[in-house]
Amino acid sequence: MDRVDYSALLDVGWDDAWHAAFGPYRRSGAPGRVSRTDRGGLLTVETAEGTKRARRAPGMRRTADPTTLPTVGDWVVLGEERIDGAPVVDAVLPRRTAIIRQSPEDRGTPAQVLAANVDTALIVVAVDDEVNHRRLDRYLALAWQSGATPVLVLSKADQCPDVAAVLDEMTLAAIGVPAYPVNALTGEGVDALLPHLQPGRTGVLLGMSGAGKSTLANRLLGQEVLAARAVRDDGRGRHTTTHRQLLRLPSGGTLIDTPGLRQLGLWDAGEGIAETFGDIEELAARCRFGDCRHGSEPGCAVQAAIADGSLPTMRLGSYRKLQREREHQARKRDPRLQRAHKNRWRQIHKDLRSHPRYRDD
Ligand SMILES: Nc1nc2c(ncn2[C@@H]2O[C@H](COP(=O)(O)OP(=O)(O)OP(=O)(O)O)[C@@H](O)[C@H]2O)c(=O)[nH]1
Ligand SMILES: [Mg+2]
Ligand SMILES: [Zn+2]
Repeated sequence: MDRVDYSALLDVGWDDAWHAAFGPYRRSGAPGRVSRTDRGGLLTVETAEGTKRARRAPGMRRTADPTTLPTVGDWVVLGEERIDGAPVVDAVLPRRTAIIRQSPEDRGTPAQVLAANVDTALIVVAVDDEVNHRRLDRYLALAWQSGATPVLVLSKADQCPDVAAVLDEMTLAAIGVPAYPVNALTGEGVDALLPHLQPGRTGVLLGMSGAGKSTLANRLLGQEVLAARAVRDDGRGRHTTTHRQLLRLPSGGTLIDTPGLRQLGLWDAGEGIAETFGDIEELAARCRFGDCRHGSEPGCAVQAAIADGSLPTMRLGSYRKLQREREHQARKRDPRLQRAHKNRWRQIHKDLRSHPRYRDD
């Protein structure tokens, strides 16, 4: 196993940190990234030796928490055991991020991991019609909560009478989130997304059925790999994409296409951004200092929750990211805050310059 050439995994996102995480399994297995899941624990896995069909270890399904099962985007360990000739997935490497669709309390459906190890969540919103802001808020909450960075894609911009106005409205509603108008049919505006899909990075397309996710994916791929709805078919109530799928982009990045989440039911019962981090805000209210940054301050209730395991570190990371973006946006609109920020940095730089370590004399 030691002579495996891992370089073939680079274009599905392999890096030094994954190499290290895989370390303990090096003697007993090979690494791979799940590109598709099918019923009955069947998985498609991208490995150093090409694409393989694999199976989930039979014991995995009996786990108490279905969100720990291998899903699209996961890095897994394929062991030596075979079931029906297919290698068996022995372990899932710890996820960096996870797009988790929560189940509403009043339904028996479990939470579902839509995609794992995603860096950028591309929320595709068709602007040929009025934008549903409540729904957009749900998608943003889903993205922020995952640990990935959200990006808004305003698709069907060619069908929108006033793109500039919609863009303004969206950047105001989705604070701190960059928004890009595109026409996925011609490719206009699509290149602006490439900086978010650089080598080693993984993006996921999220959005309503018919928003244009697969059409955009094909444009980014440079060929018609995915079935998209026929141009003149209004396809009401039908999902064209039925599977989540991980694809390699010519840009070197990786992209996951997903079926549109349903308009009603499960999905709309989710939480918006305001409620997403309610647990952290509740904790923060109990910190000793009102302006606690939840770092190394004494009496920090947030850090205490992390220490006792009741708050996952990843969630605090996501919350921080959102806070930073919000502060940044508030500053952009408020000259007084801008000055305060500048002065704070000026003071920090002054302090640094007078620090013995940074002085030349
Ligand atoms: N005019 C215009 N039409 C678009 C654009 N992007 C997609 N479409 C059309 O929108 C329809 C739906 O596109 P799909 O890519 O299948 O949508 P999807 O989001 O993948 O839908 P699901 O797979 O059901 O979730 C198709 O008829 C596309 O041709 C665009 O930028 N401009
Ligand atoms: Mg699709
Ligand atoms: Zn605190």
